[in-house]
Amino acid sequence: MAEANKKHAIHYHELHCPAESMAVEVHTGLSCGQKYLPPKLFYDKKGSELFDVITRLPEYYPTRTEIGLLRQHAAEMAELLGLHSVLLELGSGSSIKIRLLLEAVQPRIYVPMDISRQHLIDSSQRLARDYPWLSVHAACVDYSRSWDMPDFGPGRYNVFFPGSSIGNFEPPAALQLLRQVRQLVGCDGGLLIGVDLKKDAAILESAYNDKQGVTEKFNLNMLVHINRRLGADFDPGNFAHKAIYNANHGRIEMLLECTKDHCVHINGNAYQFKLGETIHTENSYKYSIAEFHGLSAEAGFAPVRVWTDKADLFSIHYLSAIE
Ligand code: AVI
Repeated sequence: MAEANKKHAIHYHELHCPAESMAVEVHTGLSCGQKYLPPKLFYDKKGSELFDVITRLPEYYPTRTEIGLLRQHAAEMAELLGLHSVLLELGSGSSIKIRLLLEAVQPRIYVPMDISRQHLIDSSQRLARDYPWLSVHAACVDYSRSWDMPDFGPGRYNVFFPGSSIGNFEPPAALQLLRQVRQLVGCDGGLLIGVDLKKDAAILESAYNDKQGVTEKFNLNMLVHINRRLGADFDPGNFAHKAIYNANHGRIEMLLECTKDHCVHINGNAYQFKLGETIHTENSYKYSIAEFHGLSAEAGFAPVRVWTDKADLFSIHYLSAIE
């Protein structure tokens, strides 16, 4: 078998929520006055692939800016993380960014955590192939809920949470997640986290309304995902993608706008849609450095270092746990 196609041994932990909870979440969201669906439903296999394409779009500055910062400051970041820690990554996706730190950090165990099972397994196996010395424990988990982590033994624990995925949580939920991370890393652990900065609305809106229409496909794919998982009959052709910056809330809002009156059936329930009505599929909050320091302090983290690019588009924070 060619080396590139060989399966490489990884440990696998299924911490995934049961399928019924997806049905409940969809029903709850579609029964609300302002209909909404949770953004984690973007990430089936197709959605994860589309997100990878988004990260390479010319308009979508966060990924390349964050990668630039990781490349430029990897040595300093590694020094702060320390050698041989247990390194957990929330929302690891294709595990691309961690590659920029692995050699310098030499973690004892690397734990990629993601909701998209097959994507997680495929990318973990590629990583195990490319870093044969690395112990990879892939954990399929919906980290937007609380979860129980297997015990990885004594030592220092660090969490890497890149991509500004923290911005996809409502501020109270972001605080709850950071508190859970604080518990996970213990008193001497740390958090290296990428956070998108507040900026001109035009830059933000073009990042979420790309000319090639990939973000539009990504948004509409959520309906296809729900059709497949729950036997629903959404017609994506009855919806249009919309993304706008809400300056009052400091967030990009992604919506699916209904283009005609119709009805959707899921699990014996009928949901009425009116022309012009929207389903709110995602918020992407943007934080100033001071705002993020305030949030993380409430969760029990002290700021140690923050890196930003010259245009102040994106930030990476290293935070250490406080008592
Ligand atoms: C994963 N997350 C940080 C992305 C964001 O920018 O909020 C998701 C995304 N939605 C549309 N484009 C990218």
